[in-house]
Amino acid sequence: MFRRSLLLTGLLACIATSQNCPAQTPEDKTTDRRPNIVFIFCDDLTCQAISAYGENRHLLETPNIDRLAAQGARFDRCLVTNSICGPSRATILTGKYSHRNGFYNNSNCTFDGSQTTFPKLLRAAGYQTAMIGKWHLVSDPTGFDYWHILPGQGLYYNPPMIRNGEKVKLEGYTTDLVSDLSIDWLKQRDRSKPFLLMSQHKAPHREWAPALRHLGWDNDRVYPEPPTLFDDFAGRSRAVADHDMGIDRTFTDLDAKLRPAPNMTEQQLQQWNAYYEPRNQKFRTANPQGRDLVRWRYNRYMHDYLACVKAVDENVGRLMQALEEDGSASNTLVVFSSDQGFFLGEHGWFDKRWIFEESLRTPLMVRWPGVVKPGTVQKEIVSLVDFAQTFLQVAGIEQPADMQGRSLLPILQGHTPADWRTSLYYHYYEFPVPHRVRPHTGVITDRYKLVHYYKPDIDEWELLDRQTNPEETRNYYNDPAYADVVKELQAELQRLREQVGDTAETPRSAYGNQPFEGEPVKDGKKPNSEKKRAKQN
Ligand code: SGN
Ligand code: CA
Repeated sequence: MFRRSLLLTGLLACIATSQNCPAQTPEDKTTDRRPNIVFIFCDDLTCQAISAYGENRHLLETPNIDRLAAQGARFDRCLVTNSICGPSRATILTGKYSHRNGFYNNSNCTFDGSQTTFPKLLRAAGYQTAMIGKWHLVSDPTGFDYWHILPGQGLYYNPPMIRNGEKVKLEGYTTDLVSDLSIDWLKQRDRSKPFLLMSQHKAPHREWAPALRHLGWDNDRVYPEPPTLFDDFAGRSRAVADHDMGIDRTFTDLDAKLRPAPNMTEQQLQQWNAYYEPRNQKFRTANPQGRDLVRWRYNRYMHDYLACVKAVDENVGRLMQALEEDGSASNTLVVFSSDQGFFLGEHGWFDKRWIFEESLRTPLMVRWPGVVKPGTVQKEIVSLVDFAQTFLQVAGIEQPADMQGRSLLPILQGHTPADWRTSLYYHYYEFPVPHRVRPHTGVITDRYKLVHYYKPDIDEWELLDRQTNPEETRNYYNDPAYADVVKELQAELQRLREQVGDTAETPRSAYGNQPFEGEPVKDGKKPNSEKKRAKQN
């Protein structure tokens, strides 16, 4: 509704001035010509759902996100270092791995906002900085002139928000609202300074609640299945088989929309039910079981998840339009990405966390007129850990020596350094809840992944070969033909571990505060960060 009224105001303004609409863009009077940075960030958005990445299920058309790639660069292997939300965000802000920035997991970590972050450095160097949308780092944002965040995970409908420390409540669909607020901020910013705008969506995070306008968008399409929807994990590590993120076993009524998303108004709920209820009735009557049930859930999941992405895509278009109208698009670096990828039924899963391709790889599009050549496709291994240094170098600010990534600026300019990385270090911690993914470290190269599941009741290795087995269903670790590869990668893993300084024993708290099986429960009290998190939610 808010969105509509904004559009209407724009339209009326156009009619009032009669011609040349929308040519009356405010002139950019900034004398400081350092580039602006717009960082559009999603939560759990995976490459399979973006048409520019050309996945063979052709799940969705995303024309606005694709346009960013067409006008700039699409990175095909932007990888995360610890595939969950808070840790990825902390890594982006600090340019450091979890063991260095202290944010290991979503369960019991609080971001130490006194650390050096790229927004702080940009602000100190004269940038105006804003953070709008999902933050998810428990402590309040630091380094921003303006912040307007969703507490915790946020809600899809009518979200409570916190604006510079003050609680506010908005009405509408959160993906639209995040863009509304971002566009409003653009309009009232201090035009004498370059800016950093972080516009961060909650979507398409679980429980994948679509906008009302997108209910039924797919005309009850029956989706192609990934070849591994019924993966039996034969020959794989016990760690992989013993998961709790299966469409078969973990999917709740809320996920399946057998219950409505929370916090809707009466009117919203009516529209919601008008779509879901007849279909849910049919489902209840048919009462599918076993594989049929998994298939029903998979199709419902695709409808909902992809609808959420559709709203993101529309809002990317709106924000880009606003940037044009603002007059600053030509001097703005636009970076579009997500905190990690996501499984869309591969291995029978939803969620992320694993070092496997779908959750390891995250989308990255970069548009920067005059610098990034339109239509560039980049295959180098880059990572979220590179973002901070990239933004700093783009703004002409010195990069702190203890940051652990590498600026992407040369790559963006079309000159990949000869010594660019050919491998990346990975470390995932959070266990056992949620989703029962055992802690693992690993090394990733263009072709291989060597993975070590090391805790708490396991010491097992896997070697994956994307070239011979892109679905990553086979473990070659004990295959004699791969003995040399294993040896080489084990040495590389150790080298990287030392390079990033992850050699000390990981503190117990890094895995969360839920006891491992057989581990004594401590005093049973919630730690402070948990209390704060509960309050925020
Ligand atoms: C919630 C979700 C999980 C998800 C985590 C972390 N459960 O706990 O499925 O893995 O967030 O997501 S839900 O029932 O509350 O939706 S993350 O993106 O923040 O890392
Ligand atoms: Ca996430």
